[in-house]
Amino acid sequence: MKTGARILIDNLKEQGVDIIFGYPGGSVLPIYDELYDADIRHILVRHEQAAVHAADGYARASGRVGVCLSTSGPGACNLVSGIATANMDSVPIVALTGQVPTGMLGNDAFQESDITGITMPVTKHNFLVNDTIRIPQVIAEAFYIAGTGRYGPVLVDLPKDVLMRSVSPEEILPGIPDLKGYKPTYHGHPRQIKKALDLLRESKKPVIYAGGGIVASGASEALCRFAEEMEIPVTTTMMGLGAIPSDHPLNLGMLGMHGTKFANYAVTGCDLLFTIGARFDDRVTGKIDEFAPGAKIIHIDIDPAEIGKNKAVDVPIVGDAKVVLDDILERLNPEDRVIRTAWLEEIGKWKKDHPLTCGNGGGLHPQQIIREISTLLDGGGIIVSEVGQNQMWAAQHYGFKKPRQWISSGGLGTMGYGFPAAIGAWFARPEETIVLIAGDGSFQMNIQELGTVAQYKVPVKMMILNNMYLGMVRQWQELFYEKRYSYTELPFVDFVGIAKAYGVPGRVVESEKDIVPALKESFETDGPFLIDFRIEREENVFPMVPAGAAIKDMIGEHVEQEDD
Ligand SMILES: Cc1ncc(C[n+]2csc(CCOP(=O)(O)OP(=O)(O)O)c2C)c(N)n1
Repeated sequence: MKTGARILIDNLKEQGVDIIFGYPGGSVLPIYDELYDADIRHILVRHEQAAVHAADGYARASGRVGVCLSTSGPGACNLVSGIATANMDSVPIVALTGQVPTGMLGNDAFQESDITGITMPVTKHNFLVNDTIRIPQVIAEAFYIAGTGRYGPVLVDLPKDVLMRSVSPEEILPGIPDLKGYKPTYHGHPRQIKKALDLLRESKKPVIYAGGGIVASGASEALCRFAEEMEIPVTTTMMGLGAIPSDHPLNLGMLGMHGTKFANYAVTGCDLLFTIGARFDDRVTGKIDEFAPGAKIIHIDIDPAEIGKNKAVDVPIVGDAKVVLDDILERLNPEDRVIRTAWLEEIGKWKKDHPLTCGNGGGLHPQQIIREISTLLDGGGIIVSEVGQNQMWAAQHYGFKKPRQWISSGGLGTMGYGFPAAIGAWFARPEETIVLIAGDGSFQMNIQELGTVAQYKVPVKMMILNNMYLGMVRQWQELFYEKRYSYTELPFVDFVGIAKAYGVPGRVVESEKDIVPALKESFETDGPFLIDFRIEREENVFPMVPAGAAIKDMIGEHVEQEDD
């Protein structure tokens, strides 16, 4: 006879789970009791939101399914933002929640919340397990759904009696998914692929618009080969950073609201937009009618619901980005390679005329800090960001070389995501240098995880770009609300003092000359390290597409600002 909790642990092991990020409570005590001597590592975070973000960071860094665990009621509710974050960015996680006993469901029992109801719109799928014998099947299905097709979060709610009941091995349903209606499509339709190749052949001004789907499907090598063979410039979304090396001659950098001017000009002027694993998010497209207005559009996506959702498409291809790109590469003929010198020269001129720039004048400039980190790590390591200006500066100025090097909350833009995600990323890839780029506002949203990094000696290097503002919101107030800084100023915080209280070393940097020595000290220190960079308080992220404007109508470059 085996208890439900024991069956659960055995099944998690069968799924290859070696680490769970979690926080205990009454309804999950049976699971915690099993974890006491199971060979699955459990990391005790300081807040359930951190558990789910850590599982998400683990998944993004490793490409595997991340797992988190919470108790019922308040614990489960604390997972919601993190589940929604993973859902928006298509990250495979399995969230395990405790639940009140089945006989008390719906009675407003102590610490009951209808977590499957609450998370229905933000999970790929969720389960309430009503019988112990179903645990193996549900776990198999949860991992299968999370880690196939378009990845996403799956929640498994486990009532306490289901965990405690003992059943004999013969009764238990096998751990095999039984999902008749769920069949992701991996191969693109050959006729559509042929149509795409025909359009490519005719195009004089093509651009590839690559999204997170490239990273998720492991298509970045295929993408680079395809771009090189066809000599097509590539722009990526924020989620696609690292899909093509930053210094690749065909890379235009990020497009959209805080993208490069040259990427946005190229997309506006192209005659063919080859979209792969991206979803025409409004932060990318700006005014949708003026996004790639004269272009035919090819769209490859694993999720058929994405195709044509925001923008009409000429050639839809449902399939996995890597499988489809490999297929296209195989079909390429020498005559498909069209020389487009004039187009590349036009783009080259935009690149030369509108480079990304650092802030000028005295004081500490965040762009320079990011560039120094990039130089010191030679474009290596894993860069995890919080949300706000810090995120955009990191996205713009770090020299990414590979996929899975950039971890950031894209679709939901969840402040407080970065720090716990950085912890999860380190457990996935402990050999890497993990750098957190944070704003002082975001860092305070999960600052208690200093306790976790101290306890487990997680060597996350925390770089706080401290402007004593909710900087990105302040920027909008400056530009669009006549500098009426309504509730966006943050008081002084002694971050190094707080870190010290948790047993984490750190230092304050106030002048340019101290940037590199402090960074070196942090990289040379074993374990976690925090740097409080006191940056120019009103530094802005430029260029910028004002909300609702066309992406060609970008404002601000430091160079231009001086002339204003
Ligand atoms: C949970 C959450 N609440 C509110 C917001 C809205 N928001 C977006 S950016 C931002 C300011 C971020 O400030 P900070 O972390 O200090 O970073 P900075 O922009 O200064 O780099 C806010 C409040 C959000 N994205 N997430």
